[in-house]
Amino acid sequence: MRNVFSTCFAWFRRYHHPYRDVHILVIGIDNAGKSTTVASIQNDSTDGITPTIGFASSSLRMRRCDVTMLDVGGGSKIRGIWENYYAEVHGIVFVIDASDAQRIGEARDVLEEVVKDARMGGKPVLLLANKNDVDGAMDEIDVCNQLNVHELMEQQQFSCQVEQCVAVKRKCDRAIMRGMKWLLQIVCDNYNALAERVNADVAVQREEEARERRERAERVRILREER
Ligand SMILES: Nc1nc2c(ncn2[C@@H]2O[C@H](COP(=O)(O)OP(=O)(O)OP(=O)(O)O)[C@@H](O)[C@H]2O)c(=O)[nH]1
Ligand SMILES: [Mg+2]
Repeated sequence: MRNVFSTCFAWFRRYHHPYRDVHILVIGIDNAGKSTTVASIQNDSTDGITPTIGFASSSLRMRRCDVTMLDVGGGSKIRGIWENYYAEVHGIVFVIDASDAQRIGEARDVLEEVVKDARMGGKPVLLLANKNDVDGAMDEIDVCNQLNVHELMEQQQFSCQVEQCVAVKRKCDRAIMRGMKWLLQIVCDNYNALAERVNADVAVQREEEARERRERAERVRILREER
């Protein structure tokens, strides 16, 4: 009888807790297929997607989470904006073009820089080895080796799942959905700790932004007085 009650209670808790607010940063170098991946998850058309200038935000509901996907442009000139989103995210989707051996070193350097940032350290990473439809694309093992994934995971203490995928499929690739479910599960399992960290980091960021605004206003005031 006790078991029946505890099972019912667990079921009740699982299905009646509110949707969790989860922010995911979709990151990686330009042309990796980030925006195509997001469109595919949203069941939108993946045709005619152009390079992202700045960022695009989209929402979806999955695994009892209200998910905001923040898709940022990966061009080298706009990577500077990525860090504006580090504080607020609970997890990361890092997309690479697994068919582009020439740019794998660049992707490795970028991944290393991202996971070493204090605001990102320890947050779970779904690594999508995209463009698996292209002949000669690297498999999961090659990708892990090329990106030094195991060393990075040990150094920075984060969970990572690698999925080979094709973002341009008409129906979202199962590997992408499997990866997203894994990511959201890890986020939910550690939600309280992650949310506490996000709140603290966002508060620090807002405070810094407010200070910069005050300093800028002060500089303008002084300039006007000098004229
Ligand atoms: N063959 C193949 N092409 C893909 C795949 N995914 C994306 N592409 C193509 O790769 C190109 C770049 O895709 P995007 O989604 O714009 O890449 P991105 O990472 O968002 O690029 P930025 O916004 O510039 O950072 C587009 O021409 C896509 O059609 C895939 O799985 N296979
Ligand atoms: Mg894009």
